[in-house]
Amino acid sequence: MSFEFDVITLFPEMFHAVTQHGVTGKANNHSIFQLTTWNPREFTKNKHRTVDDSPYGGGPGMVMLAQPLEDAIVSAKNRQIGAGISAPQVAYLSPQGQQLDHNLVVQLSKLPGLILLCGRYEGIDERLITRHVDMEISIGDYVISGGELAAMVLIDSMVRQMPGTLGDPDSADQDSFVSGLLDFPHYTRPTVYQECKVPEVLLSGHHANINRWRLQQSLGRTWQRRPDLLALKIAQGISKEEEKLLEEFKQSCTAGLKLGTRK
Ligand code: 4G0
Repeated sequence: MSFEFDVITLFPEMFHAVTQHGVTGKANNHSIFQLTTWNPREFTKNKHRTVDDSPYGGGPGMVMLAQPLEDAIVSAKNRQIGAGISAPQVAYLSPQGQQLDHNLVVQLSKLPGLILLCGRYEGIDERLITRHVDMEISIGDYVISGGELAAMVLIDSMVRQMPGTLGDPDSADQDSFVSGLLDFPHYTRPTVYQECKVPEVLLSGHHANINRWRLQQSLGRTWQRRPDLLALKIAQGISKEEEKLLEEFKQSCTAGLKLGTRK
């Protein structure tokens, strides 16, 4: 059973980025997900094929008309029902939505499918949202020119969680954020690049020490860069070993500062 994405968009070609390229392209070829686009322009009823109009109450920009979007959404819902999905869910990508995070990605990827509504201009007639939208999702506190790139961020993050997408079944669990910590640094050949060495422990072949070093780097970087995430992690509870590794990391930072004061 493949995950069913239906996307309502004025720019269907943009979605080749996820269906034809990279990890998501491969997952699509392996039928881990299916993606069908619906262009509201194809559902217009006037000869100019108009999809937008000026806002009631005045103001700058244009608002997407309810009717072409509603007809496209109904077609998408009927296709999902035909594919065996009893209650298709519609998600609208907008800056007003619930902010996307790892937990929401995992939750959504457990559904059988999702209809993604992509807005352009200043947004969509509110009555369409009231009638058809089940959830509003934001990829972060900024505005982009259309919902398409936001929808593709959501699709990519969800497809990575689907069984069979990543070569190794454990690799999604190895991702940063599953542990609640930032990733550790990575190195590959050569062992010396522009006079910069690879940390000795990674060449030692001592896997317990390597894992300890990586965990320490993850803890240390989270402490330095995302104190908000570290506070959450500590509230969830960290082991005595993790406490020790973080203290040692903090010590090595202070040691480095002292060195820097020497003439
Ligand atoms: C709806 C999502 C859609 C309303 C979409 C813009 C950022 C995000 C759009 C607007 C988007 C996000 C009110 C400008 C299309 N930009 N943060 N652009 N307004 O997820």
